[in-house]
Formats: sequence, C-alpha cells, structure tokens
Amino acid sequence: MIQGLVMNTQKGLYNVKTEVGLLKCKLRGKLFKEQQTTKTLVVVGDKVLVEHLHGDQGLILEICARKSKLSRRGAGKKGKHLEQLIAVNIDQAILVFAAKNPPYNRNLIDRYIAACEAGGIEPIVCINKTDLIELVEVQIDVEYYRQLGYIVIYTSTLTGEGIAPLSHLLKDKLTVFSGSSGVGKSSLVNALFERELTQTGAVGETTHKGRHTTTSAQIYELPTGGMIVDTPGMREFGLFDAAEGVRNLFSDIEKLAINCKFSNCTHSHEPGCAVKRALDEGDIDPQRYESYQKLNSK
Ligand SMILES: Nc1nc2c(ncn2[C@@H]2O[C@H](COP(=O)(O)OP(=O)(O)OP(=O)(O)O)[C@@H](O)[C@H]2O)c(=O)[nH]1
Ligand SMILES: [Mg+2]
Ligand SMILES: [Zn+2]
Repeated sequence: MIQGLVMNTQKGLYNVKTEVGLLKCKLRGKLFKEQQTTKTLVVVGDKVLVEHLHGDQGLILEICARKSKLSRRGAGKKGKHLEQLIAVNIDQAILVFAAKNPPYNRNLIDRYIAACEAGGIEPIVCINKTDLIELVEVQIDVEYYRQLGYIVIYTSTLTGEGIAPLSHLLKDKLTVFSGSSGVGKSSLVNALFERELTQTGAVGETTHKGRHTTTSAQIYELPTGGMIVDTPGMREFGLFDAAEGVRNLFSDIEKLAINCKFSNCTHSHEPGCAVKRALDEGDIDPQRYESYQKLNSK
C-alpha cells in the first residue's frame, strides 16, 4: 500500500501522484458504494492509500483525514441537500472575480469567503480583468475587503498586472482557484506558467457568461514550489453548512446582535434591534447588512 495525492478526477477515474509515478486509479468496491450516496467522495487534494496493481493502474483503498475543504451546496434540485466538495487539504483559495464580464457582486464574494472560513482555508480575493475597467470602479469593494483583513489583489492576464505578486503568494502552498465560469481562472494558471497549459474560452457576447471551458479540477505543480488547482467555473455557489464561516465574516454584526432585545431577533423588523439601530446610524455599510441578511435567510 502506498500514499498518494489525487491530482485529477474524471468520471470514476482518479489520477493519483505516488512515489512510483502517476497512477490511474479506481475506487475499491466499498468506497465505490459510498460514492453512490454522497455527491463527491474522493476529490482533488485528497491524500489516499493506494494499491499499485500493474503498470500505471491502481486502486484507492482509503481516504486519509482532511485538514481543510472548499465546498458548496450541490447544484440543481437533486443535489441541493448534498455537500459538493470542490477541493480538499488546501491552504488557501484565490477567489477569482472579473471586474467585468461576467460581473460580480459583494454577496457572491461574501459567499465564497464564508465557505473558505467554514472550511479552514485562507481566502484571497482576486479581481481579474482590470484592463476592462477604470480602477476606481472596483476600488470601494476592494478597500472594503482589505479593511476586513483579507488580501485583495488586482490582476489582468492581458497586461500581466498582478501576476508576479500572485505568483509570490502561491509559493510552497496548495492553492485552489475558484469562481464563476469565464472569470479567467485558467487564464491565470496559464499566465503563471507562461504557457498554454490549459484551455480557456471566451465569455458569451450577449450573455456575458462563461462557457464552462474547464470541466474537471486539476492540480498543477509550480516550478517555483507549491501547487495550484484549477477548477470548473460554478453556475451557482450556495453555502453548505457554513454558518460558522458566515459568523466569522460578519463578526462585527454578530457582536452587535448580542444587544438585540430578542435573542431570536432576525434584525429585520423587531423593536429594540441593535443591528438595525447601527444600520440607521450609519455604523454598518448597507450593502454589508443586506448581504448578511441574505446569507442568514438561507
Ligand atoms: N480582458 C481580459 N480578458 C481576460 C482576462 N483573463 C481572462 N480573460 C478572458 O476571459 C475568458 C475566460 O477565461 P478563462 O480563463 O477560460 O475563464 P475560466 O474562469 O477558466 O472559465 P471556466 O473554465 O469556464 O470556469 C477568455 O476569453 C479569456 O481570454 C483578463 O485579464 N482580461
Ligand atoms: Mg477554466
Ligand atoms: Zn436584531
């Protein structure tokens, strides 16, 4: 039995990096059965115990305990009640948003950050495609997240802005690139490697939506040390069991809420609501309040 790292998963086949090279692995029967009931059992970043069968073939016998995870609520009606793991055992996430095409909003950023906070991952906000806008257009949002203590970087794969600082952040870490389709995750991966390592696809001209070019998560090893995971863009990013992450992200509002008159206050209409009072007095950013309410109503 040997240890391995899951580099890529595709339709029941797992590419696992081991001391004897890259093995194409299937799941042992027992794990395979479990796979039928959970949305994703083995994911990119998993450390697994593998039996080397022959040639480049292997069998995954066991999944080792995970130290962190990035996950979301399963998409669609059927998957809604299941957790969908995007990547595990990662140190940090580059949460990629496009300054334009497709547009972002703060609530989306908040959801990604809350998922990271809940999963034990350091979130880094990356505003890509800065060549398409004037910086002042995103500066308020960027400053806002910086003030909350998060690292925010600007990048453009077109002009090369921010690529060197980004590369610096990735050294000796396992980093996942996550975000909606078309924001430029794969383009950033290519820019970091200075070659066309992975395919990219244009954003629809009328829809301003990405075309889901990347179809499975893949780990790439950086020549400078560290590894990055490119992931498929997500159509929706709902939170799964991330209440703690939301509390962390909104710890200032949570602190105020202790002073609400009712302990089950929803901060929407109740008398004696300390959160509403702070909002009225201009102590809480209205967009922040709105996003907080949205995340708590789900
Ligand atoms: N103007 C501009 N376009 C960019 C930039 N980065 C990426 N793009 C373009 O945006 C489109 C989408 O880029 P991708 O790298 O495929 O996006 P992705 O996030 O990997 O998308 P999925 O794989 O579908 O999730 C491509 O046409 C890229 O050329 C940028 O910094 N500026
Ligand atoms: Mg991609
Ligand atoms: Zn209240």
